Formats: sequence, C-alpha cells, structure tokens
Amino acid sequence: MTSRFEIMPGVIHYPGWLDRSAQQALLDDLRAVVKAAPLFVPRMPRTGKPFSVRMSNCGVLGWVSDETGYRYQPAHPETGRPWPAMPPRLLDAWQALAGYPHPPEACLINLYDAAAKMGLHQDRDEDDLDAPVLSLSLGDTAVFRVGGVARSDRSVSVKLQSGDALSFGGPARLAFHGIDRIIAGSSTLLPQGGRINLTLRRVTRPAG
Ligand code: MD3
Ligand code: FE
Repeated sequence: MTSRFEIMPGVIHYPGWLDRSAQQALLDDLRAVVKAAPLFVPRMPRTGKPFSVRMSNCGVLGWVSDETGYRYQPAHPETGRPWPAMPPRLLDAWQALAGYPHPPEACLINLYDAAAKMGLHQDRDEDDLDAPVLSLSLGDTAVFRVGGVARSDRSVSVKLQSGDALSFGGPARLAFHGIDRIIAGSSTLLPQGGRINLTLRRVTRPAG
C-alpha cells in the first residue's frame, strides 16, 4: 500500500513509492544509461551560463539546453549517438502512475551535488501538455517548491526523499517549480552522496 497525497490540484506525491531494493535496481539501470550517454553540463540559452545540475536522458527523445535554446532531440549533444532506450522499470512506473494511454518518450536525468539547485521555472518545451510529468527521486532529500501557473502565485515546499514519486498533470502541468536545496547526507543510496531526479515525459502529441 502506497500513500498518495494531493499537494495541490494535479500534484500527487507518493512517498516511498520505490522500496530500497527497487531504488537499487533503478540505480543499476541508470548506471548503464549514463555509461552509454554520459552526463553533460547544460547551459542557459543566450548567456551560456552553466546549470549547477548535470544531465543525461534515455528514451527516444532527450531534453538539452545550450546557448541556442532549450529543445528535445533524438541524440546526445556531445556523442551524437541516440539516447539509450528507456529501461522497462521506468515504463512500468509510468503505467502505474501516469494515467495516460501513451508511453513516455523522454526521461530526463538530473544529477544534483550538495550545492546544486534549480530555479523556479515551468516545463513548457513539450507539445503534448495533456500528458502528466512523472518524477522519481533517488538519493539525498531535496527541498522542492511548487506554486501556481503565475510566477508570483503562492508556493508550497515539499521534501522529496529517495524513492518518492510525484506526478504533475491537469491544472498543475504548467505550475512553476524548482529545487531550493539538497540536504547532504540524508540518504545512503548513492555512495558519493547527491541526488538523482528522473522526469518521465510525453513530448509529441499522439497521432489520432
Ligand atoms: C511541476 N526537475 O527537470 S521534479 C525538471 O527535482 C525539474 O530535478 C526537478 O523541474 C528535479 O524540469 C523537479 C518535479 C517536477 C517535474 C516536472 C514538473 C515538477 C513539475 C512539470 C510541471 C510541473
Ligand atoms: Fe521542471
């Protein structure tokens, strides 16, 4: 039995959705993914300022950001190779929690060290905004913030622990959100510490 908390309309938190052995198995999958698609440092459009998180992707499309803009593309920006396939256990998570009849196309992998954060932003690079975004957290706890569809809307803070799932759909799909900080030493899952966040996304509008 997993508990399910609706933090605000469309934002559903499933604390401890993955148990320790499922977290470990997912981590093994991700080690294979980043071996084939090495972590890269995304850069802000125009300014070229580096992000504090490192990223990679799996699935048929991956999210990248550089001086020229944000986009989804089918290949790694540095190796030019296609992204590795989405591991079956991620497809299973989508099936179980997304409530959406089409499979995810992209899984963005964000790696946070103790000093990394992610400023308040909206995710709007996807054409299919009917699909939810599903997030899975591994490793150190993050202090996550989510607000409304306007930057100035009130926001709430939620701690995301290793194994937690969070889904964003319907009225929350364009909510502002970000990571205020990582609580170093709060998990023993990652031998070097830090946090991994996965976001599973549908990018293109399904035909029909
Ligand atoms: C709310 N990642 O990759 S996951 C991102 O923990 C991103 O790495 C954060 O924001 C992280 O874009 C937060 C939770 C999340 C993901 C997607 C959302 C919240 C969202 C999309 C719409 C609204
Ligand atoms: Fe986001």
